[in-house]
Amino acid sequence: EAAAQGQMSKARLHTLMDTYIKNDVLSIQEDIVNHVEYTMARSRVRFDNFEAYQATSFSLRDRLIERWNDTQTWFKEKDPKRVYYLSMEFLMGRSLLNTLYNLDIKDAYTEALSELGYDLETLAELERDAALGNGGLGRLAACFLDSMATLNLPAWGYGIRYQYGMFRQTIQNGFQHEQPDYWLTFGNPWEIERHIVQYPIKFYGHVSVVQDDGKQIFRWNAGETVTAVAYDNPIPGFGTRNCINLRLWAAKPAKEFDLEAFNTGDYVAAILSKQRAETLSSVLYPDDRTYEGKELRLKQQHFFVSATVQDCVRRYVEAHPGNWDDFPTKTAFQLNDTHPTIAVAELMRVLMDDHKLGWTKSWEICTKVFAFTNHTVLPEALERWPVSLIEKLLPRHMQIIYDVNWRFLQTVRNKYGDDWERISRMSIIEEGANGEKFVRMAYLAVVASHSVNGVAAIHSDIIKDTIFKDFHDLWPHKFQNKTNGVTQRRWLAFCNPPLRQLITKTLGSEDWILHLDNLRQLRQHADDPAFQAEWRAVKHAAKEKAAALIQRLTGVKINTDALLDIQVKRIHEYKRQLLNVMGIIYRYDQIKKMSPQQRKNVVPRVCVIGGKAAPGYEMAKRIIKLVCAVGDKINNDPDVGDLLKLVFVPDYNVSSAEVLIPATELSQHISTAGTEASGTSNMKFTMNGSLIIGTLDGANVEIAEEIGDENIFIFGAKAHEVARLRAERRNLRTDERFNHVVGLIRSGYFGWEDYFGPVVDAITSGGDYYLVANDFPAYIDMQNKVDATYRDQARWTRMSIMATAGTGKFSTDRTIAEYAKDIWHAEPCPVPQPGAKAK
Ligand code: T68
Repeated sequence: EAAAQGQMSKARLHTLMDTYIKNDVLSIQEDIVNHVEYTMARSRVRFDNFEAYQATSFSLRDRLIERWNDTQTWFKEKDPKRVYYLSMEFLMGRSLLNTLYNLDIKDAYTEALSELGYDLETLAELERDAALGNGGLGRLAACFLDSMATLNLPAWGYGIRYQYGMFRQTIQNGFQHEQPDYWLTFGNPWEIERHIVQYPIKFYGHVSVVQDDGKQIFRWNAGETVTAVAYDNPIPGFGTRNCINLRLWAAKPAKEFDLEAFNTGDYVAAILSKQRAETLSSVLYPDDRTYEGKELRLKQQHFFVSATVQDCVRRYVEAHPGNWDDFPTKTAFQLNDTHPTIAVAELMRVLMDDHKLGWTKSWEICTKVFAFTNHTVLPEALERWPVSLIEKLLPRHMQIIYDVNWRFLQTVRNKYGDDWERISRMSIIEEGANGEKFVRMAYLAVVASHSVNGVAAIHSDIIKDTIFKDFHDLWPHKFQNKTNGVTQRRWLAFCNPPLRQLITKTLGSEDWILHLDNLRQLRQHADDPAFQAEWRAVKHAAKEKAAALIQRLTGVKINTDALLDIQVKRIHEYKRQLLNVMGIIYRYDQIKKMSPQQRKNVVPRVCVIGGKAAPGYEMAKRIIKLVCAVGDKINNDPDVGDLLKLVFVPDYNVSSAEVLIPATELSQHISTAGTEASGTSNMKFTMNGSLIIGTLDGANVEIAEEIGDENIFIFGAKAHEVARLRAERRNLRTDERFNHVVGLIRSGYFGWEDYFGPVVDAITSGGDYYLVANDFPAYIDMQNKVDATYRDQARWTRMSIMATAGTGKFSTDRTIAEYAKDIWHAEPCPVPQPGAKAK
């Protein structure tokens, strides 16, 4: 009888839910208004723009949830191999327009809102960026999610739900100030809080050995336990029903209250101490590419990794109870840099201590499921955690790491004999000079992973010859290249609708949004004057939009007929914003020396620089001040007028990138050769028809190959020359033009000469690690060539069209397809298009 009743209520449920939400204008309006009234409890006849934004987002969330549920149910049924992308950072930006475009319901929403008296584009601007990342590494993770969803891969992202994302940058008197980004103030309509998905995360304490069934079992008695709670963020694909998941963990106090403390101690103090748990997931560390041995950072890493490993193992065990042999054929973990590498020890611990597998079996599983991506060769970025810290925070993990290292070094000895120098070079444990020991996280990742990849061809070669040379000698088969990409949905089709339209009209179809290689067909139109005129009109419209943004952010009004030259990225010495500013100073000085007649021949230029400096990175902050001081001088000089402007755009982020990149005509990617692993904005700019001035570094090398050397401005030292040039640089006579610019800065021409002292010191008098002085003459010469080319608009436009046409390779669809085939061995799992919901 109970069974019959169960059947009946199930049937009843299905009749209640047997249709999907409709996407006609009226249904959309009803949904929005219902959310205004029932979700937000506001008046359905009077709500402001922000409330309209929220209600619109909630109505979209409903549509995402349908797809999310169908996708996850389908994955469960099909049981494909799962891919888990572990990353400390996901730099998602805004979701409203992206969701509307991916679901292909933007027009209906625009109309629905307009009839209600709201403008969609205005509402979209009210969304706060989800800035849970520093820069390229975090944005790459976001682009990967878009492509994984679009390619129907059974993949999930895992990370941390920081309450404070990347700081907001303001510029006061030319100096960077940091403001906290409390982005969740007004709620986040794009997430689903999963109170029931939670795991205990242990820290501190000690390990004891107990006998269990004649076997030795390690028991970790933690000193502190924190709860990880899941927040799911649906990630829709484009042109598919699939909707994957980004699961972000938030820290909450463990629910097992320590009764002893409550009964014997101070009740209020006990609760207050519990609240400290929440600080774990509270803030994103804003340092990119410098490693700092902060205890809280290691706690964050273990926190999100432990929750993730427990979640994935639980999911596997539910589907395959008692069967560990298939775990590696059903699971792949991709480590986004070394930040999640503690997962190696955590999975070993879970398999051995919780599931009672032996060492050999557990290690075999680990080495089949983990793969590792390196994003940098800068020595200051490589993570080395003090053994003393790991021992204190994660005592069981430290034991496991020692064991892994001991067995690994046996392998090295078996191959090379007692080559102690090599053994100490390769050891996962580094013995510092003062006796302090460190865990080299990159080595742990390499030893445990079946695949190690760099992010551009040149970078993947460099890691084999430098930081991982010994490992490449031992295991050449592990090393691969996977050149980065970007999603052409967000970074071309959605952020540049006029260009989308022009391309679609010209190619006669929108297929390129899923098959970016199709852009090559644009080549046949590169010299067509009518097409060129349309191409330039699209660029000019984008420049107008960017000019409005620049004016709003800086107060500077720019001339949209001038060449728009942009360098936006994190401020770092290796990226050489300093080379850019020095070139601008040189240009300014040239203009000053010209007669009015000569000035008539100058190609007018607007230079834009933007990016955040890590709060503790003094040199980077001085460089920002230099940009602002030079800008102040130039922009207020009546001799120069519209011939040259320099603006620093504050708070560069995903949303401002979406406006600036389409507008750019020349973009700068001028890192010292061999230092920028890949770069990804170089790909975004090129897709949008911007020409690159750059070095043969990172993905610039492959961009030049794809679009043709004649369509890119390459200058400067090559990667293989850098070591020799660094050794020689003391003896080199520097260029007159360089010395003159240095002299201007030192003389106080831009004010602040004492503050700028360390900046110029770093590139003169035998310093100049990043070869600014060395590359300066070649840079100036190439900038002159840029001017000459720009004077010939037909030639420039041809190059711009050829640039866009050659970017097919740089879609993350290509990158992700390669990861799936060569690393994850994962197959697509497309969700069938629905009719009515199944009964
Ligand atoms: C970037 N790395 C590379 N790191 O610099 C860039 N680091 O060349 C590459 O295109 C991109 O990764 C994607 O592969 C970063 O962005 C960080 O942000 C970072 C953050 C914390 C610690 C270390």
